[in-house]
Amino acid sequence: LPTNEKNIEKLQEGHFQTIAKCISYVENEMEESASFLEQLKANIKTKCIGITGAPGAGKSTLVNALLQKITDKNQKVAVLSVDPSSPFNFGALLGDRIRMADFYLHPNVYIRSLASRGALGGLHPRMVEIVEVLKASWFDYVIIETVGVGQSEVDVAGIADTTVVVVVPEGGDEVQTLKAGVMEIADVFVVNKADRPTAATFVKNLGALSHSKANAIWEIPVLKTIASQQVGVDELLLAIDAHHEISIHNMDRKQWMLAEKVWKILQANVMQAYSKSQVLQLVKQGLQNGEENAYILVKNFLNK
Ligand SMILES: Nc1nc2c(ncn2[C@@H]2O[C@H](COP(=O)(O)OP(=O)(O)OP(=O)(O)O)[C@@H](O)[C@H]2O)c(=O)[nH]1
Ligand SMILES: [Mg+2]
Repeated sequence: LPTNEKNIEKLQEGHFQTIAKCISYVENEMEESASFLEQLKANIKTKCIGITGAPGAGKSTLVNALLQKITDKNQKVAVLSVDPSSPFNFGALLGDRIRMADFYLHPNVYIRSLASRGALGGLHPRMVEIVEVLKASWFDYVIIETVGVGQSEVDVAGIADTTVVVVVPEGGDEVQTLKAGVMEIADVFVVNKADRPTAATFVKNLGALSHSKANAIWEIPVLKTIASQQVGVDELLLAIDAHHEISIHNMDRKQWMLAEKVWKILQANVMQAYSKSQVLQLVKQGLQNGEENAYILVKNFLNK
């Protein structure tokens, strides 16, 4: 069992097989895993980075370039990428495998792809726990790559210490085409595919927008990268490190992140009491009795 002392020791030492075993455990055994997770102590040096952005923006290519920089410094990194079980993401896994192929066998790189398990555009339902496992290990960085559709990018901002939003200079200089809410979750903006001619204006306009929203603690930097040529990646890593340094001393943020985490765990705990099949049964009975009002069905269910 992963809960035994020897196992936790091996996890802390970065033993890959143990890490894999522990992740599978929290992925599948939600009831028993709480006592395991209670024993873990997060490594304070580990920086958790969320990388989000539209399909094809170059996230995996960028992660690949970051892996190069991080391993060059002899540091250790884990990557979590979401499996293409969502229709938005079709074929991405094969692409990621190819793009990160150089690092699959690297002793300082742990890569794991996770099925999104039907949560459309959402993160893996046990993402919080999986990150917890990795943070208890020996990594300098934990990188989560997520496709910026649906709920996943908001969710990732609640888990990652630093959220990097990757955009491409499409639609020319039209910064207005940015998805609503993106400004709120980004800690760092990356304008990738800066080899495109419209990139410079796009960067300038996005920079002005982020400057206008800056607070006393942090101004969201807007960085230019050409991920496929590893251009601008050193600057990105510096920005990530700088943001992490500030965010760990930001008590408001710390409280907010922890509250977010506690909320998710509470939610999962409460929902454990209910199953979809139970709900379906309730609906069947309701319909038999001519009851179609969902609120009344819920009330009857809770009062049972
Ligand atoms: N011109 C150019 N192409 C790039 C750049 N970065 C990545 N690409 C290409 O863009 C395509 C998509 O890159 P990915 O890294 O797979 O993008 P992604 O955001 O991970 O895509 P999904 O995971 O499917 O959402 C690939 O063909 C890359 O080679 C860049 O800076 N310039
Ligand atoms: Mg990808």
